[in-house]
Amino acid sequence: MIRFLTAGESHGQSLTTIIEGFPSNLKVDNDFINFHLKRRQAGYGRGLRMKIESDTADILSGIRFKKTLGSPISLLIKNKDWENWIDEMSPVKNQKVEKVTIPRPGHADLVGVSKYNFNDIRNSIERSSARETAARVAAGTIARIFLNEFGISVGSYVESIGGIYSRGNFSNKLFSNKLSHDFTGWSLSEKSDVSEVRVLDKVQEEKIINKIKLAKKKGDTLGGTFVTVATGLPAGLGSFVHYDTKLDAEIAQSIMSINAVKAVSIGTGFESAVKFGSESHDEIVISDKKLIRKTNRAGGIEGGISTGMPIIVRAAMKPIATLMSPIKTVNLKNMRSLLSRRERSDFVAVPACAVISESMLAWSIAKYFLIKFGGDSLEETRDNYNNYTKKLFQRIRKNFRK
Ligand code: EPS
Repeated sequence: MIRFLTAGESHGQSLTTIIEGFPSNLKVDNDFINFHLKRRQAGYGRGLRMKIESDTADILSGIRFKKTLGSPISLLIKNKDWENWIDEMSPVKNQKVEKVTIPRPGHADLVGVSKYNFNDIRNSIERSSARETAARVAAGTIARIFLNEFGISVGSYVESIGGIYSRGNFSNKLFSNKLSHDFTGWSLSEKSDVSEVRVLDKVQEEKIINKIKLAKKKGDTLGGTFVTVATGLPAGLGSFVHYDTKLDAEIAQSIMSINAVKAVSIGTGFESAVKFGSESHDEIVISDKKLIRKTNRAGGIEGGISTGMPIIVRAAMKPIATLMSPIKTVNLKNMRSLLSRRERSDFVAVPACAVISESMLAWSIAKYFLIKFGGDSLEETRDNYNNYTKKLFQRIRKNFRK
């Protein structure tokens, strides 16, 4: 089974990722990882940190002559800002620094010091920062490269920021399955990456940017919703047999784990709860010797198993917790009420969150893909995949004719 671990503090020397379980002989292009790291840094509303960093990954192990060896892959992303934090964040010296004692509501500040018994909130801030998601994008890009080998493509777009939604509700088009045959998940990102806020709608883009400007002026922040889509999956990833083998549960966990994400739904999600069953499910039809669903309200998963239709995940990100016009909190030094601490941060990070979500979705699909098809080399995985997918329809026909 594939797994990855990340290490690194926001203002420490670097972020590290160790990735394990991918088969050998997978071609990995370093520029492709850097391309996605750059996408994560973009978006209107990001803070000054993104002007300091230009994230790139150094490959330290697991890859030789641009191909995976089957051994653990380790990637390193240096924090340029570290230079400004050498004393403050030293792992080797015992420095006298001013302690952070005022927790920001909505952040991991108070829960972190409560849990880990710290006397300085800085110790919580560092690892709970969304900076860690750069390491996830690096890991997720390896998953994406693997999935590309099998025609699985992942992309995303921002649906709303600060309550301003894209018009023409593209998500409805996805559910109705009225998209061209060559539609891919990545084609959504190609379109949305052109927009500073990663929306598919020029008119609303301007309104959203104006709303972000207003938030900035007020010293406030905004959240939003985004949609992540994967296409090209075979039917049969995941299973209904256990709570921890269901593909939808895996995806919900992996996207919910992204900093500031507060809701995840698959397919029509919450909307399906108010409809009749006849309006909620996807009719099965036969087309071109394949069994397909007429619509895709299920978002590509039934009974915890991929149907072969696009996987559609919607998620909501709360507004960033660091406010320039702060709300009330308590100074832990003297237990007096006061307004919260200001700290450099983003005003809006929904576009970045959607990019991170692509990586997490790619990771979850790759995980279940390899659980199903296995293989120590890419060639072996491919044989297993071809053996299953090529005979799928014939097997069903044969089984039921008997
Ligand atoms: C981030 C780096 C952070 C923040 C942001 C995400 O850098 P700094 O704390 O030095 O400004 O910009 O993190 C948060 C918004 C947060 O609340 O943790 C990054 O690389 O994405």
